[in-house]
Amino acid sequence: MALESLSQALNGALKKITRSSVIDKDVIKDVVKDIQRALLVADVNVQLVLEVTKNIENRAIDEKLPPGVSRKEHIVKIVYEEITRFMGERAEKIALRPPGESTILLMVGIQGSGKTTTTGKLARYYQKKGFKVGIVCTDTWRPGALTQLEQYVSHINIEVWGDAEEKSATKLAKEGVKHFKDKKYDIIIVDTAGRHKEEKGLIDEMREISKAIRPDEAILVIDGTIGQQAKSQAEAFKDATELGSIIITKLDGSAKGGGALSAVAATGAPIKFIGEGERIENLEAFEPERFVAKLLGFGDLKTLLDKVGEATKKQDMSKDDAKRMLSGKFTLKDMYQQLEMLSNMGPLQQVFQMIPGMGSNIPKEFVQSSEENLAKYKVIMDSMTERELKDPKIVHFSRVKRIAKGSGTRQEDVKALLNQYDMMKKMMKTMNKRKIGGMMSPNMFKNLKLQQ
Ligand SMILES: Nc1nc2c(ncn2[C@@H]2O[C@H](COP(=O)(O)OP(=O)(O)O)[C@@H](O)[C@H]2O)c(=O)[nH]1
Ligand SMILES: [Mg+2]
Repeated sequence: MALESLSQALNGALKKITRSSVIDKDVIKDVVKDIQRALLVADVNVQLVLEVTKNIENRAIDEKLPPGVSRKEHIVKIVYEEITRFMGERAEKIALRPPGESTILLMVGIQGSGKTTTTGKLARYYQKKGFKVGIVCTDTWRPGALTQLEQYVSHINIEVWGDAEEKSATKLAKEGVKHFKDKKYDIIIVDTAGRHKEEKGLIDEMREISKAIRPDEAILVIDGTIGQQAKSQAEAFKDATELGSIIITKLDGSAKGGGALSAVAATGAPIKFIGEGERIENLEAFEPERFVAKLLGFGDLKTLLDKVGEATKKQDMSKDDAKRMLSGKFTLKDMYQQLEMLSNMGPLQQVFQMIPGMGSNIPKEFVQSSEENLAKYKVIMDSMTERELKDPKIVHFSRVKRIAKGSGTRQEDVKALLNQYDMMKKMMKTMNKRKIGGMMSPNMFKNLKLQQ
């Protein structure tokens, strides 16, 4: 995930609130100090940090509680709101032209910022949404630039246009765009060399190519590991073009990513995507609210609910279902239903990470065996009675034997299912005890605007 270390530090600060029996000024001040430290370590601008933490402190002490919200929830909400504010409040999308017309995107950024990688990721992102995407390589600078691009997208069947012999980037851009326009592609992404190390050269290069191809949007790719230094790049870019947006890369594992994000957001330039890994799928549309919720360790419940909505038409996962998952009061049948839904949503590990408080606490073996055993579980459960499904405690030796025989599985398989059920139930209970799940009251989500 992006900004892992910042996330852990903020999460730790918030846990102090949820664990305290009394919330007084001292606790608030202590927590605000922790938040301050976490943001400074992430290279967020000092001035900004002081502003944010002062706001949090004042509001946490002065504001009246809204009806139906506990003091703990209220403080968490304030932290969430203030941090969202400085990460940029609105989610912005790249505007695409109507069907039948090609949208041209121009990628700019200094060398090594991640342009080429992000070009491939963007192509993949839109390809998955059903668009026909072509890539134009205009990097005449770096040896093997064309091959790098071709290799990066080779397994996803995206056409790359380029000519390793041609020396003029502008000419390449023009011809490449024409090539894909003639083929009526929906989106044409033009990758550039970005051979300049400083802003001025970069902007000049962008202007030159822009003149030739008139892009619908120029996208500045910024390396997130440079922290708040990202600000000057974003500012120079913002002054030079109105059609600009920004993608910040390498937010995986970088301690300074929070600084880069907040510094760019402060310039008012829209951040549209973030890169969080080298793989072609590691691109995320940047939605500040959702991002911060995840960062603070609420889990990304809205994403989860959205996904469930897509995956299961009839058995849609309501808030109640989500709560049941956390309450530890579920039956074997519930577990099966949940596992089935989760398996529809893709790799279980990824899904678990979105569930509040679960994060990376889940043993890998558990996830793996869940995936593998899903099919077997269905067969076994088909041989169980309603009563057994609702109350698995009653399944003792003779029943195990009967169920195994009836389902054509081994007794060990039946026991494994029951063990897994116990394990999952225990896990949910622990979460609830730690009040992580308990914090996720519907009221809180109403206030966080995370509800569906
Ligand atoms: N960890 C990580 N590495 C990235 C990310 N994006 C790009 N990189 C790496 O950064 C290096 C430079 O990327 P490249 O796309 O060639 O940059 P360009 O010179 O701007 O085209 C490569 O090694 C990439 O794999 C990211 O989001 N996370
Ligand atoms: Mg490149």
